[in-house]
Amino acid sequence: MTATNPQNLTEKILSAHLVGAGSLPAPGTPITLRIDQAFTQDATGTMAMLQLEAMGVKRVKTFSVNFVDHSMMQSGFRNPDDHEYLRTVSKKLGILFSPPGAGICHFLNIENFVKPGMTGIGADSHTVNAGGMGAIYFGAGGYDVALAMATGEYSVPMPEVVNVQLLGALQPGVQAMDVILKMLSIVGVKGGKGKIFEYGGPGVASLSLSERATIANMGAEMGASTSLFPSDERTHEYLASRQREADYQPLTADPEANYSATIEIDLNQLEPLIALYPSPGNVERVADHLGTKIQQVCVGSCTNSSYENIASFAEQLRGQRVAVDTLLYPGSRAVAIMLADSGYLSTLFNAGVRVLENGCGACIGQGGSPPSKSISLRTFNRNFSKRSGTPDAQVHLVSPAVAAASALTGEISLPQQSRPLKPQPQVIDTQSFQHPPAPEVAAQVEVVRGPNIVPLPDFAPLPARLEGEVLLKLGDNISTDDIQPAGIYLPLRSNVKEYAMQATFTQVDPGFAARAVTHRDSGGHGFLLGGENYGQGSSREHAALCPRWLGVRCVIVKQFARIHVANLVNFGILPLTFQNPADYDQIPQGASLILELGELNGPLTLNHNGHTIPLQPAFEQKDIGVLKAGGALAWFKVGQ
Ligand code: MIC
Ligand code: SF4
Repeated sequence: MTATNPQNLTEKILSAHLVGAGSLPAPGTPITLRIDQAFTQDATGTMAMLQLEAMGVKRVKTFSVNFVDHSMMQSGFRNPDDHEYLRTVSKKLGILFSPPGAGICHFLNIENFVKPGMTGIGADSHTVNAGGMGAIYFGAGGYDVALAMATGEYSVPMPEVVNVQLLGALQPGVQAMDVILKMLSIVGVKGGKGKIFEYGGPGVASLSLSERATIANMGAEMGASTSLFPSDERTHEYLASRQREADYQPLTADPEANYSATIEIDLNQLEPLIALYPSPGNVERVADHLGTKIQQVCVGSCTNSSYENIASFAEQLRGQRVAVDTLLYPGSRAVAIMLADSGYLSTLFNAGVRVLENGCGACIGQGGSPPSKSISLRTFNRNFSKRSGTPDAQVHLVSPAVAAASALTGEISLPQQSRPLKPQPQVIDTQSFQHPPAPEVAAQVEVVRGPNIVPLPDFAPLPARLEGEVLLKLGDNISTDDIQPAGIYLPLRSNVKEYAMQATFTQVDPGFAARAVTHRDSGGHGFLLGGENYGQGSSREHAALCPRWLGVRCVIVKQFARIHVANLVNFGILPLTFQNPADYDQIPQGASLILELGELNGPLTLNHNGHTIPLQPAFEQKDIGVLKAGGALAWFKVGQ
């Protein structure tokens, strides 16, 4: 018998899904994986489906789901048009459809579809939530998800695997949210780039599936490729409780497995933490902010909307009344039913909580905006500037326990008591889903396209030379919410022109879209400049697609976030980085630039007023054809 090298869990799952022969390469080298599940949500799904249709795909190859959870305000025809398009196109292409009201995509995924050992890709950055189930799931742009649906494959740089050793157990009043906030305080918002955080150690067994999902979920906020927990007795317990025992398999790393680094967190020592506005990375002790007045509390989002999360919030409120406006969004219909059956729903109503629809809600600015100049405490995952819809409000991120204590007092407070939660049998709500019909029936389905469904524009190939102006110079940590805000603009996701004209960079520079269009129409190629971690946050490909429509052809920054750089390539925008980051200071907004592109297979030289500035490609060798063709769809259509 030959001894095999010990493997970490990431290596086990990835090598079982590697397309083609061979072993896993060094970190950073692209790998192609077989994908077991692909999904979208409505805010990214309509565009992904338009691309899937433009590819000429008749029926998807991979198990695929379209969820509706983001845009459900339905104030006007746009949201319902999108839902109807998604419902009918899903039917036609063989995709399972999860209608509005069923719940948040990541939540429903864990409850119903993800199994230990699976791989998946979703058109949403928090797809990584599935790591709580011992599965490797990546967030990606809509085009990459559409391609995975069509081909069953996805290419991603081989991540570096970092081990997170959890010791001890969480103490009363300390929750999973505090574990991931602790991680954020150690790693920062860009420190996870190119990494998988693989959790292990004796403390893991003390964490439930819901707690693991909360921790995996916010790996997105560290810019990580994904996060991964082992599949063990707790996983078994959860799957059995959901009548999915057959989906269980135990999965752990080998004892001598190698990791590139180890981080140790002693759960016994953790205390309640808070991520202060405007970044999930601004983590401090709750104890240092006691007494700060707040005006709103929001509970829910894909990070903290399980039965356990909401019951822990409700239990603290029992018999008391909230002191500030408090909004709550259950993660799924099953969770809402469990809250009703357990009696916690009446606890919440009696306490004065506003219980809203199962979905993303205030997390993506779909209602629930706080008052001007106020402070809102939220159990969500992002507190970027203006994301709440109120430009001068501040959002801080906390656990459900801290949210409850603070809702009762109207100021930032520590949890006072930790009463046991009422146990509640899991509710199985698979009847919410609409399964696709057989291919013969699907072929007859008519896809409904209301006026909000506007076909994708065609984009021209990349010219041999780019010549134009710096349309906007930006700083560090620019999020896709800064580039292409959601909130009130979310109903425009299926209409590129409208979304670009109304929303692109509007909260950074309201004149941007008009200036860009004038420059584009006079034949100029638009450039954007940025600092570190450009494009952090959401996976929305509109943050590339809309700037591209406005004539942006090249983005030059100090460093990109992973998903955004892939989206730029997919829409034919050249992503480049400064070889010497200090050169960023030499180029002002409005500067005229010339860039000779050549074959794109090496460093490039930028010409600014006769000065030359060396640049590095932020794309991979395999992307050159895509970029030259003007984007992934054009490249796909010419048969690659
Ligand atoms: C978000 O939390 O920002 C979103 C909305 O879920 C996005 C996807 C989108 O913009 O549609 C994400 O995280 O990828
Ligand atoms: Fe929805 Fe918020 Fe989660 Fe994004 S982060 S998927 S908007 S709940």
